[in-house]
This record gives sequence, structure tokens and C-alpha cells, in this order.
Amino acid sequence: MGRRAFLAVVGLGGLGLALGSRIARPLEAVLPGQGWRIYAINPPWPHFDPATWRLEVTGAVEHPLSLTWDEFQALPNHRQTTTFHCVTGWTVDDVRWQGPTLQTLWDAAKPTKQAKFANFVSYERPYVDTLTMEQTTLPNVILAHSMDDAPLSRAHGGPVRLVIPQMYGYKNVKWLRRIELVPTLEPGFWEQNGYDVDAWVGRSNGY
Ligand SMILES: Nc1nc2c(c(=O)[nH]1)N[C@H]1C(S)=C(S)[C@@H](COP(=O)(O)O)O[C@H]1N2
Ligand SMILES: [Mo]
Repeated sequence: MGRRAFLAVVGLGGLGLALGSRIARPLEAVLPGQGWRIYAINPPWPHFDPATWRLEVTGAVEHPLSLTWDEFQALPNHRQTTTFHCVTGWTVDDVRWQGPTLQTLWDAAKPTKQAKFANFVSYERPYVDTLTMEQTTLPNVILAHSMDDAPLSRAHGGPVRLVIPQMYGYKNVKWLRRIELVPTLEPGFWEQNGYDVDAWVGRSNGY
């Protein structure tokens, strides 16, 4: 099913019933200037409280992590300038991102042999998406807390979102809450609605 058809279904409330959740319709807002569109499946956008926020790494790891905001900010930063592509056709060039690589987290959490996939779970339920463990350590795959030299805004998934420039926007999970390492593939939110699991820019979803 195409995105347009899916959004129509959501607009009619079918998905909300199917999932038993509060989903009514996705929110899309266009910010002036840069070509970004702001997506959310279940508004209102999650609120960030630095006192209670955690980033968890769970599942097939020797050392589960539950990082506070201070601990997360203390991780080594990777800086990059990369292009962001949504599968629906819009692109934002030269986005400056900063944040730790996934390898930094794996060094601390120590994935076990059972860890084959990483599920990135959003504070915005039920948004989730997945990468293979190999994909998590591709160049410029980071957990971004800064965009264009400012703290990542709430609209763009602040305080922390996944950034994987090699893949379409839907893999770049906003309002990240937990990373769960698992042995088998569990398709993400948009994949359950017809999008490719491997979202390589230029090679997936019929492009
Ligand atoms: N939690 C969450 N993450 C999400 C989405 C969403 O609806 N909810 N949409 C995805 C899609 S399809 C795209 S193109 C990008 C858009 O990023 P932006 O809202 O910062 O422009 O976020 C991705 N991450
Ligand atoms: Mo997207």
C-alpha cells in the first residue's frame, strides 16, 4: 500500500481501531526555509524531561544500559554533514549532525552472539524501526542530539534521533527511547505498511 493510501486509511480511523491506540491522523507540518517536513504518527510530540529521560539498550547484551541525559551527552561526539531523503521525494542537503556512533554504545553494552538486529523504539508509540547489526556501524550512522549546530529540536525528534543517511527518512527514528537487540527481524512501523525493510536511498521502494 502506498503512503498516500495508508494516510487515507489512518485518516478514516481504521488504523487507530486496528492498533487500539489514540492514532487519529499523522501530523505533517512544513517548516519555512529548508525543505523539511515534520512527521509524527501519534501527536502530540513527546515531551523531553531531562530529569526522567533515559536511553536504554536492552535485549541480547551482556550489560544492559540505561543512560541518563547527562551520561548520554558525555559520550564522544561524531560530527558529519549529510543529506536527508524521505521516500516520498523530498530531500534536505547538507544537514550538520552531531552525536555518538552506535559502536560507542556497543562497546559499553557488549552485544551477545544472539544480537542480529537492533530495534529502535520511539517515545512516540508505536513507532519503531530496525537495522541489522552490520548496518548500525556503517559510516555516519549516529544518535543525533544536535542538528545544524543547535540542540535537536522537539519537532525533529529531540532530544535524540537515529540518523542513517544511507537510508530513507523512515529509518531515522525520532524521539528515541530504547534500542533492543534481538535475534530475528521484527519489521518496523512503515514496513508493516508496505515499505522495504532495507531502505537504501535510490535502491528501495521502487526507486
Ligand atoms: N517517531 C517518529 N520518527 C519518525 C517518523 C515518525 O512519524 N515518527 N517519520 C519518519 C519519516 S517517514 C521521515 S521522512 C523522517 C522525517 O523527519 P523530520 O520529521 O525531522 O523531518 O522522520 C522519520 N522518523
Ligand atoms: Mo519519510
